[in-house]
Amino acid sequence: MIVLHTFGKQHDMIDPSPFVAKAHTLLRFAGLPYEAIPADVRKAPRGKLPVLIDDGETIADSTFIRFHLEKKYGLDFDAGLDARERAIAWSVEKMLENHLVWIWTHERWTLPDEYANGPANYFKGVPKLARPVVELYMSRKLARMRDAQGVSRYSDAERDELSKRGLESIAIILGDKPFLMGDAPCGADATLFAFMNVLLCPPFKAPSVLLARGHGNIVAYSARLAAQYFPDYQQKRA
Ligand SMILES: N[C@@H](CCC(=O)N[C@@H](CS)C(=O)NCC(=O)O)C(=O)O
Repeated sequence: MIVLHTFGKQHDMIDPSPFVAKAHTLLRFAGLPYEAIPADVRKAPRGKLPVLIDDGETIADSTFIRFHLEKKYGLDFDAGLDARERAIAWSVEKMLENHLVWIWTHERWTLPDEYANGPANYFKGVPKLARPVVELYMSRKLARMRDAQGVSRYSDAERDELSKRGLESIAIILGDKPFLMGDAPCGADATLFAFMNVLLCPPFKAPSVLLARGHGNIVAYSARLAAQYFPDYQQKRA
């Protein structure tokens, strides 16, 4: 029995955490049945979600979830890719997870409309009296993380420039292929699809969202994979 600990669906995002959405996507690419359960992030082994529980074994971190699935179920998410293609796919994945994610997180937590449509909802399950304290604690924690990473030290124009360059690179690599590296999904497609699912969610309008919407192939890719792998989370997106 496979159980995925998540934050839980929000708007029509598979999960507000792109890393959780990535873990969902890996499981669906693998065709493995699983149950998704909203969990308390404070109890997670690394203090972060996703966490996978597989027959009593606990795996924290989306990339280690991927490695676990590959080892335990004899899979290779990059099957069919040569060494250079695997290297490109891995680089795109890590650009999204360790670089672009910070710009997009910064926008979502600092632009008032984005915050109201996104992070403000994360605290609705917290008892009313404790809610402002928890919200303030999390906002400050995220602000410290963005400061340590450096993203909050850039100007808006600098962040936009980096986001634009990253999205253009992805759009060029994707081209008119059905998946990032060809006709079949690879490991990095789980990341790309998940991050686009979270970024392109309709209520959001941050500069990076508009930049991503300007790439027709990325928008089409996101809609196509949602229909193919998440019919139960069916998106209604322009
Ligand atoms: N490297 C981790 C990143 C996971 C991650 O950053 N999760 C965030 C949500 S997007 C989280 O749980 N944050 C809670 C916290 O830092 O308190 C992975 O790939 O799973």
